[in-house]
Amino acid sequence: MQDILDGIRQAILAGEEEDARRLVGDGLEKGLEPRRIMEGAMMPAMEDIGERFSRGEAFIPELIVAAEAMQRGMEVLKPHLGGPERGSGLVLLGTVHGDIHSIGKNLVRMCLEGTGFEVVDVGEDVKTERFVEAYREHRPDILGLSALLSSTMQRIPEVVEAVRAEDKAAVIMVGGAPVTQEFADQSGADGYAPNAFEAAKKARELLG
Ligand code: B1M
Repeated sequence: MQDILDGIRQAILAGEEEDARRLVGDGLEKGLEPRRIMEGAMMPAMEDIGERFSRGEAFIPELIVAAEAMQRGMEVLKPHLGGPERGSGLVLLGTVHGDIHSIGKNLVRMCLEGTGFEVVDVGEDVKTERFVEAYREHRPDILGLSALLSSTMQRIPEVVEAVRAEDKAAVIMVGGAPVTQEFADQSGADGYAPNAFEAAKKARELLG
């Protein structure tokens, strides 16, 4: 099985979309758990490419093709993340203003949907006012905010405050690579999750 995991990792790093898709399918067929594929191959590939980028050994085009290969692999995983429960609640989800990273948020969406939540995804680079408008429109059980940059995560407390002005009882969950439990607490959020699998668990916990 390790060879399949290594193959997936290499395919994502090289931006080989078709190989990523095929190898994720092979892994599932051979009985690899979706979570193992994600945590043992797909996320490490993104970490690798991120580190290469930090060292100046990879550039934006490489990040983009790796992200695309990752998305293709995620499409194959998606139907396998499902659980039997339905009607868990409605989550409004988006990445904060100034931030176009979508992969983590999309994975959170998949895990939430897989465990029975309905998700309204307002996308990336979402202005605070747009979150408030969408909150007013959908009245979700949970608002989920994602941020991948240390600069854009500073938007989180602003969104929390604006949405709470609309609804004092709003339940808000946050996450993203630079976000910590401590930052979530300081921002006034109700919950934090370090990854998509924990986000689905946390969402259930928040709704009791
Ligand atoms: Co960007 N980028 N990027 N990037 N990028 C990072 C985040 C970075 C760490 C790379 C690095 O320098 N090592 C760095 C941020 C440094 C910082 O601020 N701390 C960075 C930078 C600097 C930038 C630019 C500024 C680069 C530039 O232009 N000079 C630029 C910013 C653009 C912008 O947003 N305005 C930029 C652009 C891009 C691309 C467009 C090229 C591409 C994104 C493509 C896309 O998303 N469609 C990209 C990518 C791919 C990355 C890395 C390599 C991978 C991100 C990723 O997809 N990870 C990333 C390096 C890294 O992460 N190691 C990097 C995989 C994903 C599954 O994990 O997103 O962490 P993650 O999501 C996890 C958890 O965080 C959590 O669950 C997810 C799944 O388990 N989670 C939640 C996320 N949201 C949650 C919400 C929750 C709960 C949990 O509740 C609601």
